[in-house]
Amino acid sequence: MRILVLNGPNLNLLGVREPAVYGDRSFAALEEMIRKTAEEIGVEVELFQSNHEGALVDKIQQALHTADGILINPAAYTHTSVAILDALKAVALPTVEVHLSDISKREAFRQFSYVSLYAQKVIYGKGFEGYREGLQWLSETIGKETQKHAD
Ligand code: CA2
Repeated sequence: MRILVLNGPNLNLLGVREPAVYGDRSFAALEEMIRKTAEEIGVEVELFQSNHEGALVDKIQQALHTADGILINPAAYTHTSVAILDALKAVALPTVEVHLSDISKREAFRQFSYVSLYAQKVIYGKGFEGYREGLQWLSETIGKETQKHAD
């Protein structure tokens, strides 16, 4: 089972700025935690971060041939990107949307998510732990689907 983990714009700055909102751990530490969790759960992960909307759209399209599920923190594109929503709908893979912060308690413009119109599960406000929960959920959900088709 292979999961594509996507991180959107500015998440590469984790730990460098705004520790009160996003914590003081670095983006490298987040990626390390994701790889370690994937190994524990027994899934393969491909990690991709970009500050560019089109690059994220391209990666989502490629997932059609390379992944069984998607874990995505679209960052600011969460609240603006119909293109990312359309790409996710087009590839139609099981998808979890994750946010480090509790977007439901922040500015009004962060409380609407285009990606949530497709994602089967949305996790927010749990920091790095949200990525772990998302990977776990995807592995269980995809596992059940695979089993159903085998029966
Ligand atoms: O809480 C989240 O994970 C967000 O997706 C993070 C995005 C924000 O636009 C969303 O509303 C919620 C921002 C990511 C930027 O990350 C930074 C990290 C360190 C310093 C500055 C920005």
